[in-house]
Amino acid sequence: MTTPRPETLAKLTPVLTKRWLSPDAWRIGTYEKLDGYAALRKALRAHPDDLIQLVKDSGLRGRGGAGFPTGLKWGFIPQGDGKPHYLVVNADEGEPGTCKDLPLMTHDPHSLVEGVIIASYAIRANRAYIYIRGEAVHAARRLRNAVQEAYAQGYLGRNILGSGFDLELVVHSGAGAYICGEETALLDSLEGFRGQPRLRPPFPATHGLYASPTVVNNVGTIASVPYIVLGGSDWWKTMGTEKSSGPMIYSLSGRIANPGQYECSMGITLRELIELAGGMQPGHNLKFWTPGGSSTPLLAAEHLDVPLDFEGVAAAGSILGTTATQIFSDQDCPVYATYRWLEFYHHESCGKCTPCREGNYWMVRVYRRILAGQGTHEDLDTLLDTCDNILGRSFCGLGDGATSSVTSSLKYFKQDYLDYIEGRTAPKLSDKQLVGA
Ligand code: L3W
Ligand code: SF4
Repeated sequence: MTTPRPETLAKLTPVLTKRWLSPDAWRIGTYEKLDGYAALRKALRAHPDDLIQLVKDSGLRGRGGAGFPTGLKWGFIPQGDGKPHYLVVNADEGEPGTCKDLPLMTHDPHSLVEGVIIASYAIRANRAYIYIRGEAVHAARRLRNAVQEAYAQGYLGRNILGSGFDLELVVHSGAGAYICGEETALLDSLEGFRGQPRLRPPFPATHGLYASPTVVNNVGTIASVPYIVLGGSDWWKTMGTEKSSGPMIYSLSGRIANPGQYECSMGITLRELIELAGGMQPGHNLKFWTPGGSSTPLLAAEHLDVPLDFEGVAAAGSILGTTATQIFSDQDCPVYATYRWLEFYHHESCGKCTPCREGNYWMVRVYRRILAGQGTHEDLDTLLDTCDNILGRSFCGLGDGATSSVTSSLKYFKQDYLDYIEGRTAPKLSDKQLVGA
């Protein structure tokens, strides 16, 4: 294991993660002692429009994968329209490799609750929901406890802290479908329907929950808000880059010495992150990695110095996504990894549109053929052709995301495919595994 140099250690910027090491930060008493709910008191003295402007000025961008400007989204909510407004937190973290929201909700649930109250006040919502992934039982328990504590202290409910602002907050557990992390499928699920994406536009900002104006934001986005309120937009912008401001929680997994969450200024490189994580595991050399989960195109060892911000990763041909940095070595097979991700997308495809439903089904079969040593050179063209018919032709981002590792692994690691097809690599699957679901 290597020890990080002081200049690399200085790139750690614990903001959202700063309370995680306090064992009791999830209890309201400890949270309050650690500055908790001070931002709410400050926010309730401000005009809602000024809060939206503050978030715009901070440059905060969505932490759920797309990086959409948060203040701009809040500004889309029509005012004086006479309709109820809603805030919905997307806590359905299910992207393979992503693990930043669950620890936040487990260790510091009040920071999310406080962010929800401030954001709801800003967009004039009197009802908010946190839609949490069904399997995240422990995090949901912590959140529900935090919500109860907040009600008891007068931070939720009627006339919050004497401000005249009312807010009801409900924690809703999903039923374990990845597609419910897509914002419109999430809204359908919340309304009691089967979770399938809706056509956009109209966007939730005007036609969201119960056809009313709704802001849907990721956990990390909303949990950032109290810090921006307390520290100010200029302080927030001292971290990160000009267009990707603030800190970001990078979840590192795979062949590194110390996997886990590393909160750093946006723009840090993978080389630095690996150094912070104690280096690669002994005997392993970096071969490929995902900058933002399995929906983002793979990058290779040549991309070690790419700045991990929205623009830097896009310039390298991938997507920052949820900053789920999965690290694979020369002892891992990109063909097999892509196959396993495809099995996930095939399983999680909601079936609404043909390109994703059928395309993933057939691609899984082609991968099985290749991995069983029965692939042909034409299979590689078939894969690219299938991706071409899914990308941009699917109803939602799940279809597009499924193609990412296929096209990028073929771009950087075609030789690994050829080694199976031409018999240089021993088959990883048996004949019996060729068919199946
Ligand atoms: C009003 C407009 N609102 C855009 C809003 C829109 C949404 C946000 C971003 O996918 C990505 C996806 C995954 N008026 C608007 C507008 N909006 N134009 O802005 O929208 P969009 O379409 O750019 O992205 P998205 O549909 O939110 C998110 C990628 O993230 N991803 C994440 C996956 C993570 C999970 C999970 O763990 N739960 O699913 C990973 O890379 O592939 O590209 O709010 O309404 N004119
Ligand atoms: Fe459903 Fe896939 Fe189509 Fe999205 S792309 S609507 S998940 S079938």
